Amino acid sequence: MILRMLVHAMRALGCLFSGLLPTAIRTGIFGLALVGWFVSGENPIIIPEPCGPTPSKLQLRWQEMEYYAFIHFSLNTYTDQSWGFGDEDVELFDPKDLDCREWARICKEAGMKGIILTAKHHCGFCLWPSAHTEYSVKNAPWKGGKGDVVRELAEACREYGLKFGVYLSPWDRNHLEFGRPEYITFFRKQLTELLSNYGPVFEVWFDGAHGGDGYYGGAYETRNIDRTTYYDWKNTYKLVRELQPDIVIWNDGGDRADLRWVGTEEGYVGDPNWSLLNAVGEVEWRMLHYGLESGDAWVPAEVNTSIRPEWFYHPIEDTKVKTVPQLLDTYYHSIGRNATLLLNLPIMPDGRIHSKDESVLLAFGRAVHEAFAENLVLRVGSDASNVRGGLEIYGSANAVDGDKETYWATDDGVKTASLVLKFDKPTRINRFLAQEYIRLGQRVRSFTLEAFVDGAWVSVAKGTTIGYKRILRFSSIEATKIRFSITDAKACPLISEVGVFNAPLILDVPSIFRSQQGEVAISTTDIGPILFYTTDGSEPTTDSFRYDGPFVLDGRVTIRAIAHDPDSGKSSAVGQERFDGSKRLWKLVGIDDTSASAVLDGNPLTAWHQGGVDGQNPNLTIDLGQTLNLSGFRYLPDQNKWSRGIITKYRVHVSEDAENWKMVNEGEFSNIRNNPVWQINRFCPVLARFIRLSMLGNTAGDEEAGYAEIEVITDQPQ
Ligand code: FUL
Ligand code: CA
Repeated sequence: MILRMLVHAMRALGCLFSGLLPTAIRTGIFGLALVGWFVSGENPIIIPEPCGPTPSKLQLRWQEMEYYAFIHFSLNTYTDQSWGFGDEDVELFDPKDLDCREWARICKEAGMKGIILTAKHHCGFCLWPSAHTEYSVKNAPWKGGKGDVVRELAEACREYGLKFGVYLSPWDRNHLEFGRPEYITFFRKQLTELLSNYGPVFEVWFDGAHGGDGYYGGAYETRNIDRTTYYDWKNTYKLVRELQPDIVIWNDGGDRADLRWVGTEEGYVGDPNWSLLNAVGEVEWRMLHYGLESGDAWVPAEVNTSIRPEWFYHPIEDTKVKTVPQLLDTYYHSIGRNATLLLNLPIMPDGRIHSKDESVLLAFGRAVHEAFAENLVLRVGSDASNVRGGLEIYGSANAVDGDKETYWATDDGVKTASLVLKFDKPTRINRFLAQEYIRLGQRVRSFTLEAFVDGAWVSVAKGTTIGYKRILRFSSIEATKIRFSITDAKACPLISEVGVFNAPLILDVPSIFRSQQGEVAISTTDIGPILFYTTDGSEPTTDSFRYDGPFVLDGRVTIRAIAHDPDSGKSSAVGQERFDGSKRLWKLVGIDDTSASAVLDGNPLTAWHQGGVDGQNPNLTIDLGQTLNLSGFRYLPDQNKWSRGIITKYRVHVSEDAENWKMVNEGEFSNIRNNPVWQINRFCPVLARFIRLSMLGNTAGDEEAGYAEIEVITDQPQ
């Protein structure tokens, strides 16, 4: 016991050092402290040395929050836009039923630990009565200009025991001086207001989005800045830390802040996920997504995504609120991969959260709670292949004691080790959780999980990095023991907790795809459910066809499918896809490149790209093989990690004979850069056999057009 307290005291000392002292001094003192070990009885207790960078106490506190809300609310809420231009009328801001306590109540009930509010989005409109601009709530009709959303939410968060954070867009499309040095002074004055007048702020979010054009005090022009120098982040960060010593800073730009973006807004971080980056130098996309194993700074990942496709409220998305299974998938790909989850809730024009978003959010919270309600290995018998110094203080029981401050450690130099955990009786399991003692750095590179079934070890799952928390999903299995093996690590592994659970299966609505040749593939998010389907439009049941792999079914057909859990007897909601007509007749006109078939292959993960010809932007002509009553098209941009040619502006022509063309629409996909999901464009129905999509602009500002899939919308199915 005394031994245990001693080691705790040493660990606490170590944390104090890592939190307070600069790295160079810290390493020196640590070296001394750790080489000079404590001697008790016959056994020396050598505290493991930190391995590479370690988290600050603020980063640790933030990581332990795990799950918190984003709230998007601004003039965009009233104009149905993604990004305001900066000249939208402040008169529009008049939420009739705004009650921030309701937002806080919902977030609290959902299991979240804080809320970050868009105090100012790119349009420049301020949700607090800033003294430095007229473009704020003080000139809006809401509460006769006396309202302050930032204050109301900060107070509501305090009341509900939630932490409060602010999003302040550096890009301001309203401000006259944007792009000039004067704006930086203004920006810092706004920051000072937000970080001085509203109590403790746990996180500040500096969005890196920057589109160029804007109102800019009436100038209506395009202003470009050098993002690496313009904001002088070094001094801005200094100000932030002076005003809020307990804050963590998020920034997706080149200037290293405390937290990093994961390179996508779709709700997942890479695998592996190292909480490290280099303190200086360029940050490539893959570093954002996977971290950098050799990084010299602790910069952990935050996954930001929305409960709907977009960030602000758009009535058209009332039918697109993510489902509980989709959110659970996001959970496993964010919190389950050593990141935090910042989940956005859009506010409606009346100032409320839509009831659908609320009920899904609460159900998601319950589902997470249910999945991890009982750790089946808590305090079970354990046996490790190696224990540091053979000491109980570092023994395997520390990994299953429910306390993440105690850990199982191996001797220095031992980088592979295994831990066997024994159940009292055969036990059904399908989730595995592991945590490293990250106060001393992130170490594990890879691990495996095996289960002892019918007298033999069977391989169940494997993983890469662990970090603060790692969760693996696998098909339900009944086992009497499990073996967790670390197969590679940067230094001796320190495992603070291991958990094994039997979560109810996620019964997500199945996705159904069909290739151009008519091959149908059905899939669902979890591992374990059985898929059943029908092809005659009838309700699928467990008596319907059982899906065992892709099958060919061409022509006009409706396929309906369910995912079923044989243990609970429960099934998912029905997934349905109506395939209007065969795409077999479709041809890309004037294109010899065989890889162009990726545009029509029904596989969202394959894409084809075309460049401009003679300085002209590219266009794609499809011969549908027959005349159809066309009323729109759907476009899925390149879904790959390094996607290119994401079309923002386009024009659509149709023709019956490929000679006489008629323009039927022209438009833009506003937030496609951050949210490259299926885009829909509708136009007045027209009879045509040919459709031509011309790219007028893309997100990169070059002449490339990329396509994962194209579909046409027909009014009358043929
Ligand atoms: C992006 C912005 O452009 C979106 O509008 C949203 O605020 C999101 C969180 O960050 O970069
Ligand atoms: Ca422990």
